[in-house]
Amino acid sequence: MRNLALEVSDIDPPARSMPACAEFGESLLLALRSRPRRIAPKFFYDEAGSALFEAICALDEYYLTRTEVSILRQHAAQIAHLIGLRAEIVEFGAGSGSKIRILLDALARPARYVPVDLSVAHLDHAARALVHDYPGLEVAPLAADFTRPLVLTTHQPAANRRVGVFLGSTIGNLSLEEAHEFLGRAAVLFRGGGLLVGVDLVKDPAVLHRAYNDAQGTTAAFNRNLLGRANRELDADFDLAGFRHYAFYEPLAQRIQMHLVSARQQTVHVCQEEFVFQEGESLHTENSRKYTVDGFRALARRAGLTPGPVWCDPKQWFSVHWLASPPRPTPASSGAR
Ligand code: AVI
Repeated sequence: MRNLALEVSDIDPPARSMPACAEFGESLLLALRSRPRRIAPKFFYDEAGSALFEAICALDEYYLTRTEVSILRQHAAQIAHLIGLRAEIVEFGAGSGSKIRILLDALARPARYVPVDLSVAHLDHAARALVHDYPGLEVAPLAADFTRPLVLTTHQPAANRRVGVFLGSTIGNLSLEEAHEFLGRAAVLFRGGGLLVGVDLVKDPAVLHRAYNDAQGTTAAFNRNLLGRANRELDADFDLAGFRHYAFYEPLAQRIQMHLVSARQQTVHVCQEEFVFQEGESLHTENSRKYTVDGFRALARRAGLTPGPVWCDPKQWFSVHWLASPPRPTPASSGAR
């Protein structure tokens, strides 16, 4: 999309992937037929799920968002210096686009902003607002699943370099292998530039427990919305009240596990297929991994990135990392004459 009135049709469709709804149906059926039952957390984010996640971010217990925002605000000038002049910024899981504004305000004439998100509605809304508030900034939304290889062919860099931004500790929702793959792809995609990543840190399990078991039940509603989404999109008949939100921290694995646990024996239908849940049987909906600063830097290094500055809050609850990508090959080093 150029810096013009934004149409949904201007947004690049997910490259070579099936429509999200079909993918959700196939993944849920596969999860329900398997033991243990487990589905990828990316399916939380339909319109209702995205709105519930925004509400989570504003909760007292959910320290992640406000802590990351305060780190970004405090170090915006240094981060902008590392990103450099006339950079193309590619933001993964851009969501509402609120955090990127902190960087856009500090950056010297960014060349282009490419928000990448699964939700076309989210992209459309956020891109319209950015085009309005940052005249002269080219916004080129990309509707894509960033857990898969990303093709940026339609957006040749008219910029000095390309820089990735992956905030909110969404990298914690990937397994270690997936995170390693993601960072390895970023090392190639952002050659000559770098990647800015927000990473939640290992801490007192009681703090983590509260963050994923808030008193208002917003996280529980977010978790159950996955079943609501199945009812809306897949002709399913889940009784949302029949499933309990269950989130707990595993200190050895350094992650929160989130489940929907059946409160009784029940039968559900999805796409005309029947499934029985015994009382206590669960659908595993999310892992949220917490890292140590050194552990995350080591992972980035193994993936081919060079860890640079890390900024943390005073309690050391959250971290923001600058990871430099290897330089672009020069014509001489690539063997060209
Ligand atoms: C998006 N992601 C980083 C959130 C997290 O903390 O893992 C999703 C979330 N799940 C429950 N609360 C928030």
